Amino acid sequence: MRGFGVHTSMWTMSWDRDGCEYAVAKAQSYDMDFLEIALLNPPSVDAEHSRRTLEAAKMRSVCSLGLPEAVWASRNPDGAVEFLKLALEKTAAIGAEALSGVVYGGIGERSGIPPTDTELDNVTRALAEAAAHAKSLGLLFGIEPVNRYETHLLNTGWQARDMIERIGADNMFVHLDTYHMNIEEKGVAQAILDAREHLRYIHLSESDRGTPGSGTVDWDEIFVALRAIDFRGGLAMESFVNMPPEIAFGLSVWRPVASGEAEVMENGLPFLRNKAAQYGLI
Ligand code: LER
Ligand code: MN
Repeated sequence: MRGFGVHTSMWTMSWDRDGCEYAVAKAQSYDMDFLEIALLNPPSVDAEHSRRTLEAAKMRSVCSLGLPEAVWASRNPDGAVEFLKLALEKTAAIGAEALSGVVYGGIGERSGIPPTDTELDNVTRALAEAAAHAKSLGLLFGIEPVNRYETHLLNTGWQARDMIERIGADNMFVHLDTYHMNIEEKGVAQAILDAREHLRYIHLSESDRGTPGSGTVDWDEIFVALRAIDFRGGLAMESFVNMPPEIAFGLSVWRPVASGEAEVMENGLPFLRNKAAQYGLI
């Protein structure tokens, strides 16, 4: 999972044949190392078509998702395992290297109180079973802590690290996101240091989810910390300019966060690539 990639939300959130072909061609035109595929509806994905399209473009991939409400792991761990197993099988069939994201629950899941022991036990059990299945398929399996209004379960790097250490699966990793870190952590470098042994993937996302470099995220602090831990994982730009209403609802995005794809790709992408190169990460 090395290199510099982009989340497919830049171009489409529907991973059907057309969406796949469009996003892969776009990612190739920007010389991305990998594409992060939003695997929101795993049963609908034509994995063979995705694999062929990605291979023809020599494009590596990672899949990510959030769980639908019916199978939130905190209250339906068996349902979550069943959903995640299918998602992992699709991930392997696509030829992607990992499944990650909010694999432990819903984007927007909040009970109104701190997580209970029962909820955390259910999440732990579901993730342990899914991690074992991922391992049998040769996949890495990541967890992305997200901010307090998107989940009440895992908000910080140290909570994700603790969950992984509680499970003890060597194919699990922490997936941080600069947008969430900017809200939840004491400092963005601190989050990277907290998660360092397990950190293999990071979303590079601006403070308003818009064009990287135009907001308040302290990019130098982030890149200096990544350099300090000798980070060898995937750097993925994530900017939500292209969202269906249900995703916009989960993320609480109520206005355009950038003028469009061109602004993010022509300004944000070179900004992040230059920073990553400046700090010797690509
Ligand atoms: C959601 O807030 C987010 O950051 C996505 O990467 C979810 O996987
Ligand atoms: Mn993210």
